[in-house]
Amino acid sequence: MLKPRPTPTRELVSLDGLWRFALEGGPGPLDTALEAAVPASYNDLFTDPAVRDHVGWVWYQRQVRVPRGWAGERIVLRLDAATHHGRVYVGDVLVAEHTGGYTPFEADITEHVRAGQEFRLTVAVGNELTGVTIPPGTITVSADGRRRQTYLHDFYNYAGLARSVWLCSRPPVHIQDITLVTGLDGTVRYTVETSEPTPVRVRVLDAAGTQVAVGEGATGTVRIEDVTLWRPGAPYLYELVAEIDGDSYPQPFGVRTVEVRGTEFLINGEPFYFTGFGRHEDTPVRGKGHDDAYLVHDFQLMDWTGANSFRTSHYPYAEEVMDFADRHGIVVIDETAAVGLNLAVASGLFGAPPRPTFSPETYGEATRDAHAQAIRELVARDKNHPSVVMWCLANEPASNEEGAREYFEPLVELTRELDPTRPVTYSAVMFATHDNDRIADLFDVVCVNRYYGWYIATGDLATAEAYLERDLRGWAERFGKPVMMSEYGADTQPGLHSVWDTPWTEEYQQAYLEMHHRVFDRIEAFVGEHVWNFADFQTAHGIHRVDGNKKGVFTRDRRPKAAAHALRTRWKGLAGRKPANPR
Ligand code: BDP
Repeated sequence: MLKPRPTPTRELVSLDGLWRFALEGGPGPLDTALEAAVPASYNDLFTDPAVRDHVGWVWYQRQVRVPRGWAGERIVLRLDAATHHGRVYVGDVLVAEHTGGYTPFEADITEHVRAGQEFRLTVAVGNELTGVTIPPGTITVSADGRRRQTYLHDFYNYAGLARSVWLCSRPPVHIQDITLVTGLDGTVRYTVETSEPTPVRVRVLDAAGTQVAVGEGATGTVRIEDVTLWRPGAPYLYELVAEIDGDSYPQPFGVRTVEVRGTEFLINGEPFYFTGFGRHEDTPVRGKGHDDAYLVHDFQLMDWTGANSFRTSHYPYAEEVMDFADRHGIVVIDETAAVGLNLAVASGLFGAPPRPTFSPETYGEATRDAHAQAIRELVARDKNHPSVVMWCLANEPASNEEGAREYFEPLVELTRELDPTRPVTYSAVMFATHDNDRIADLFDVVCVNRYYGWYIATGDLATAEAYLERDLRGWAERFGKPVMMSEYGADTQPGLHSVWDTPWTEEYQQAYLEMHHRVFDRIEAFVGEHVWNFADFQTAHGIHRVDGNKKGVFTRDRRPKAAAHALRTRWKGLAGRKPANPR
């Protein structure tokens, strides 16, 4: 799906700003004194707990004027996301419905509006997570009749219009989609989809705007002479301008390849070693609302630590983030919102009787259909980003349980069909070991989340080190694939210090990470380290967290803990290369 961009044939109006907001409503004029900022999650904007804890639909509304010059154009509403369900009304008419909280959707509203005139735009946003949503959750009704939402992930279920909303014009016959696949010799295979059959031309422009290749036809291959590659840390972007009579669209892209060979992860044929973080879209007041200031600052801090990559844990991030990664040469593992397909985690925490994760009564075909749709929408949105080097289909699914293979095999196949060029992975949960995991052979890279020295062998780094090494070696030996650590981390209260290995202190977080690095450097098949987490983040209520998850290397307001300095020393030294001479 093409990102809205202003071009000579397309115009854009941002609908960001203050919208009327209410918990109760409909497409008719909202009776409310509340206003909500867009983009922002609504949860932390208001003091009333009824808003924060609301389960169900909320209502956003504003007036929109269609620019007077748009007569004869297609007029399209584009929501970059509505978390988790969106229903869009123009006046009283339902024009779009969408489920999946982190991918965009559109509505062609040409028949319902007139150039130069105003209309009432209402967006209902639902936050419910159930057995058939991605991510999953459960709704219960308490004794006093209140509906409550629980879920199988720790981050807070922020909801609302956390990304931008646009009104776009498009010519009646227009370019609908572009898919690009590049080769190291400068070849660019392209496919351009149009709203009706019409002759297509393409021109490739380099970063200075000079034309470096041309092609004809809706699909084809062009070649850039003396191509400049997109490299981690040294990005270079071209633009493929697709043209038809009456429309044109410039698609940025980078020329690079990705490949898994043996136990190596290759970018442009060269071994790449991931250093970086699992992150969250999470800031005070805005919740998951996209914010360009945090975007810039977070990338500055990642660069400062020597991070060359991150994983979009645990959902697709805003498109602005992906574009920024392209432009700044940061490598991305792009994850779906499938976090919490694991009922054993809940039984572990709450003592509930274990139920099988994959079954018709728990997560069955309907869940998998939603998961498949999430994959389709992720690949459709992000396929042309050079920064994206791997798809991560799920975080910590019950890959050790019966039914996991039946559940995942079709999803891996689907992903490979949609994108034959990128490796595919998932992040394995602690209970899924090299002995009992049922799906790792279907994937290209083994990514494991482990908390030795934190949830297990708490405060005992010597035991933790032995457990970790045995565990990682087991995966490397059984699967013969690249292995990376997609999560390891320790909650840390800034300002807490100790001369002993005391959990929650800044020294402990540092010692915990250093222990991991010693082990990583001994394992030949090891290709990367993503610390959990870049920054502290908000979590659901509960006694397991004190005002959020504190495994951040930075605090929620982005101040470094001691570990940030230690990581910086290591990662700046590695510079994207695996430590020499693994033992
Ligand atoms: C892992 C999850 C991650 C949590 C982390 C933790 O993948 O989302 O935040 O544990 O407990 O299981 O800190």
